Amino acid sequence: MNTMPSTAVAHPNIALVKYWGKRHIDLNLPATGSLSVTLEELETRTTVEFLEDRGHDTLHLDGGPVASGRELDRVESFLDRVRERADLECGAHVETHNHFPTGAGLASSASGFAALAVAATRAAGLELSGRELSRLARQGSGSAARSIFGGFVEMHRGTAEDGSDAYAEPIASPDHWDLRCLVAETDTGQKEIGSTEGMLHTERTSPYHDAWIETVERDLETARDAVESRDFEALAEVAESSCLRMHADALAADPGILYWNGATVSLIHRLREARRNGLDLFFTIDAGPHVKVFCTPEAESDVIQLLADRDDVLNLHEASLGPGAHIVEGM
Ligand code: 2P0
Repeated sequence: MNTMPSTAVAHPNIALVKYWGKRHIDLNLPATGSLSVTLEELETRTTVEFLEDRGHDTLHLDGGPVASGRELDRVESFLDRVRERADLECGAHVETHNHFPTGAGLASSASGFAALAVAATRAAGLELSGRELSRLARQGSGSAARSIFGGFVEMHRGTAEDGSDAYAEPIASPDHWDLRCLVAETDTGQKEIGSTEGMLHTERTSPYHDAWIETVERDLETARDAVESRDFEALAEVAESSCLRMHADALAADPGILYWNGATVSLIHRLREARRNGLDLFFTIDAGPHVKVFCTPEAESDVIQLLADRDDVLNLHEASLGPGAHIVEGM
């Protein structure tokens, strides 16, 4: 067997033009493209080892007991794709550590499946291109396709039925534009409605869903141009409106999905006021109540001050733009 234990590190990404909806559930094809930035400081570190025998897969999450249920099922079916490609029939041992809070809108599934894709394919003796890894990671979690790459990344919706053209690509490296991201946690604990479930429910019941999808192509163009020309104001506007429209779509579902808490709303008002007063920042919010604030390096200390002064910001993480998923030596 040409296998060896392999460890990969991947970072979460935050979408500035959001992904919300699927065009194919089994292949996990997105209904729209999206555009994101990969962060540096928060990370998932995953080790995969294929074993000699045909035993079951085992998964250790954050040093806890052996995982079971839905978490293990998702990892097992992901590993099945890798085994099929590498012509392997053995079980695997997976150990994964998240160096940030999981399940609370901080996109741990993005870095999780990106790290798993890179570690598992290497452990299986496969050599895949970035594009192939992105397609594979997408089948674990749509946003994971973007965390394969660093810096500014665009995910293509694609049109092929088999999903061959639904992958992400880097559009600018992390050093193209030094943006900072502050992740303001406004709640503890897990979110109530996961992204996949929220998306499918929105798709089925929101009368705004087609209107949402129609807006994304134009937003992608605007965001791409803003990144290329480092136009902060243009990126700020398109990112905030993509975020608000995505949440409007979810709110219009039946029953409506409201990911925000009072602190989320209060922060939106405060951040908009600060932006009107000349601070270079903008916000975005994912499938949870936390607020991600992007800013220029010049504005960063003021933004940190603004967030740190608030009682409703429970935890603050500072991040800059980071690299794509990669193999590391050792565990
Ligand atoms: C995004 N989110 O573009 C959007 C915005 C959440 C809100 O991508 O069903 O966990 O596994 O493909 O990757 C989260 O979606 O969903 C996500 P699946 P995933 O970042």
